[in-house]
Amino acid sequence: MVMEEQITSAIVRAFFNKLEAHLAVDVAIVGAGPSGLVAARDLALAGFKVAVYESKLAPGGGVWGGGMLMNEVVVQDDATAILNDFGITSVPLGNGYHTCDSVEMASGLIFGARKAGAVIFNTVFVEDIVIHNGVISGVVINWNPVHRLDMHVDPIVVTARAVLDGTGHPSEIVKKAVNKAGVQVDSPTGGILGEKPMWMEDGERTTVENTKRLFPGLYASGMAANNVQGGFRMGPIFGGMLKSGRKIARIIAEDLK
Ligand code: 48F
Repeated sequence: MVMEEQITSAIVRAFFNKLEAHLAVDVAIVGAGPSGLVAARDLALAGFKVAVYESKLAPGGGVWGGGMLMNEVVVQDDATAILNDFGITSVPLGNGYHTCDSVEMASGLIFGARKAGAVIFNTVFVEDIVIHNGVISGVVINWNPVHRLDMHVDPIVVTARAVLDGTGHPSEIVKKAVNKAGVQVDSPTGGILGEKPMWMEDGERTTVENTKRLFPGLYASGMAANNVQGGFRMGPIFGGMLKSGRKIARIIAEDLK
C-alpha cells in the first residue's frame, strides 16, 4: 500500500471503530461546555460508557472567550477542587475568587474528559431525541455542516440510558422533549421558563440548584438547567458550571446503578 492509502485507511478504520463502539452508550452528553465536560469525566471515571456530542469543531463551549474575548475567567474558591482534578491552574485573588486562563481551562477540561475515557464527537449536531414508552432513550445525530447547510440528509441514531442536555443557554434538548415529544419536565410549569438577565450571585447558586433529572432519561446541567428553570445569567464566572457538571454526574450515576 502506498503511504496515502495507509494514512486514509488508518483514519477511516479508527474513526468507524470508535463510532461503532458508541452506537449504544450509557450516557449521551449533548454539548462540550464546562458542565458537560466535568460530567463526562466523572461518569467515565465511574465506569460508564460516555459519548459527548459537540456541534462546533472545538469543544469547550463558552470557556475559550473569557469575558469579552479577554481570555481569563473567574472561579470561586469552592470550585477549584474540580479544576485541580483536571490539573488546571488557578490564581487566588484572596477574596473568595480565583482567575484562570481560559485557554488552559478549556483545553484542560477537554483533555481530562477524553483521558478519563469519554469519547468526544465534535462537529456533530444533535438534532433530535429518541423517546420509547415515556423514557428519553437516545439522540439523533448528524454532521453539523449538513445541519448548517440545511441539506436534506437523514441522521443516524445513538441509544443511551441517560441523555444530558449540556447545550448551554438554549437548552436545545429539553426544548425537543417539551416541544416535540410534549413531555412535562420537572420545572414549575412543566415547560421551559427561560433565562433571566444578569445577576451573578443568584445565577451561580441556582445553576447548581437547578441541576437535576427533568424527565425519565433526561437531565440538564449548566446554563441549560438554568434556562429550563428560569434562573439568572452570570457571565464569565464558572464555579457554578463546574459544580453543576459534578452534581449531574452523581445523579446520573445513582440512577444508572
Ligand atoms: O454554553 P456552554 O459552554 O455550556 P455550559 O456548560 O456553560 C455555560 C458557560 O460556558 C457560559 C456561562 C458561564 O457563565 O454562562 O455560557 O452550560 O456549551 C454548550 C455547548 O453545547 C454545544 C455548543 O456548541 C456549546 O459548545 N451545543 C449546543 N447545541 C448543540 C450542541 C447541539 N444541538 N448538538 C451538539 N452540540
